[in-house]
Amino acid sequence: MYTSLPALLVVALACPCRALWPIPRSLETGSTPLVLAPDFRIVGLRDSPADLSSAVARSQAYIRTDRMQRLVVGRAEADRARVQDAMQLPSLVLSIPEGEGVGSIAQEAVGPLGTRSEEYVLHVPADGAPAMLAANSTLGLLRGLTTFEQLWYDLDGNATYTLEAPIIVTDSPAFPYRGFMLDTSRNFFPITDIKRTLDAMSWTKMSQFHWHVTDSHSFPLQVPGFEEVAEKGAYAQDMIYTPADVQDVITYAAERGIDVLMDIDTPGHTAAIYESHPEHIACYLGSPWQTYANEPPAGQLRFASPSTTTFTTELFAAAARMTMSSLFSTGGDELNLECYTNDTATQEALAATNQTLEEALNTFTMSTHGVLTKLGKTGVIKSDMVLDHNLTLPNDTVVIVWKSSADAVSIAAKGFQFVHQPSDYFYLDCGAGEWLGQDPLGNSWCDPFKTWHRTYTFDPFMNLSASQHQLVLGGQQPLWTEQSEPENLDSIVWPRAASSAEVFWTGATLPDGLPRNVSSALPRLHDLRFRMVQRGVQAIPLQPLWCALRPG
Ligand code: CP6
Repeated sequence: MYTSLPALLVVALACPCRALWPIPRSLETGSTPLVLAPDFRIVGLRDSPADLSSAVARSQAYIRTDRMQRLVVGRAEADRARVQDAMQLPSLVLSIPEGEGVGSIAQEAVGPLGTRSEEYVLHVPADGAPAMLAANSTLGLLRGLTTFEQLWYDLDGNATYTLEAPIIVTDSPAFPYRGFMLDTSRNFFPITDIKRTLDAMSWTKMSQFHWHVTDSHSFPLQVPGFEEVAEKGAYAQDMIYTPADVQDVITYAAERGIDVLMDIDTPGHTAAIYESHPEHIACYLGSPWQTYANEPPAGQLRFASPSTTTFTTELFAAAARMTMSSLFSTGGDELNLECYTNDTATQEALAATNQTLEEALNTFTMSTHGVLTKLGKTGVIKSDMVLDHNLTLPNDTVVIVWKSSADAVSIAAKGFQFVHQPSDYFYLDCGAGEWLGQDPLGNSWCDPFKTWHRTYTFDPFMNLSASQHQLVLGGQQPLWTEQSEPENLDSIVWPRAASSAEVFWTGATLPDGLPRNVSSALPRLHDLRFRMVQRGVQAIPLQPLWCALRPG
């Protein structure tokens, strides 16, 4: 007992493979120095899908250009001495079981959540033999390549090395859904910013980009057959995502192991549709806005009107056909019922169809989710529609739990599979219940920042029974962009969004069964942040450089 304690302490302080994020499920390291041979190369598959070859090329480039230094005073000299006569690693050899037919990364990444195979085994021997990366799928190989890139440090461009060979990684995610949500309605984000975000997501092995593409403020999505909605509802003609743009994003994401969950928010959060279809929108710019919406501008779909239901259902069908994912979100958050009390069109429609407002909402939702089912997609909806309304939803509907972490229990009790997005842990700006004040006009304000530590302590199985664990698909951190634009996108998202990426890769506990620990996570997250900056993502620092240079 006592004899092994000092050894454990050394391991903990030395922080093996300290640039790994997320931490693999199983990691064994040695203490032998190893350098990459000058002609080191990654040997891909013989019949490699094009996107795997591209992933290999990206890995080679990252390994060449990343300048990760072990930021400890005096360490460079000591390391130089140790790597001088080190063995050289000639290559990394990828393999996949023969015979099953090799799919592309993109095909596997956009498959239904339960079907994606992301596990891999990585072995970096200390004796100069080739390293091996094996997986059951090209998606698994991509995850392994991402880990391999993180093993290496740099000595002034003269050597790319590790001091911890041999390294054996056996890895797989605890949850399939590890996401980030971006709102492109409150402020517009050009494709290049979205792609840079997708790159950073792939570096932390995230699997899902939730594209909250429309909301009340603007409708920047050009939907075939519904071009007028974006033409009138976008902020400007050059602030529109064309079908080609959408394909571009979807393909770019899929090649990096990320599925795109597109989200057209309805029946609330739809004021922008008024610009092209005033007949479908109730209480547009209703005043005071606080009566009709949580933020201006008010405006919601007249879901009780059969013509509005038809319009919306056809819009969803057309938009869903633009995507490859098996998932599509109809929104469902923050519906304001007050809006319909004095809306003549709604009241007439209710009388004509002999329905209550709640019954009409059910008819509307069955129609929108019904068309998704018909197109082979699984509907995704916000927790409000399960907690505050009694709707007939398909059994396989995915619920996004957003208001409070405590809501997960109620969603699980109803038997729905769900994604954690609780505002008290995961919002990258304000969360519900964090309002600091309000002016006489009712405008609330809050501190649009929560540190990564809070997110990191989240327990995905909080208050759930063992039989409910299977309902947890994973989780995501959203960025609502009332206070964000391309200029602060990187800094508000990174590295904080990486925090939940590790939570949902590792699961309820760390691989060794220990609780998650912000102290041991910090050096790794700090290193991840340095790598992000080197790769062109303006992630913010987590601590003064001093802390990395002079560890305790
Ligand atoms: N927009 C939409 C938002 C929010 C939601 N939906 C939101 C609500 C409360 C807070 C932050 C964001 N801005 N469409 C809720 C899911 Cl605190």
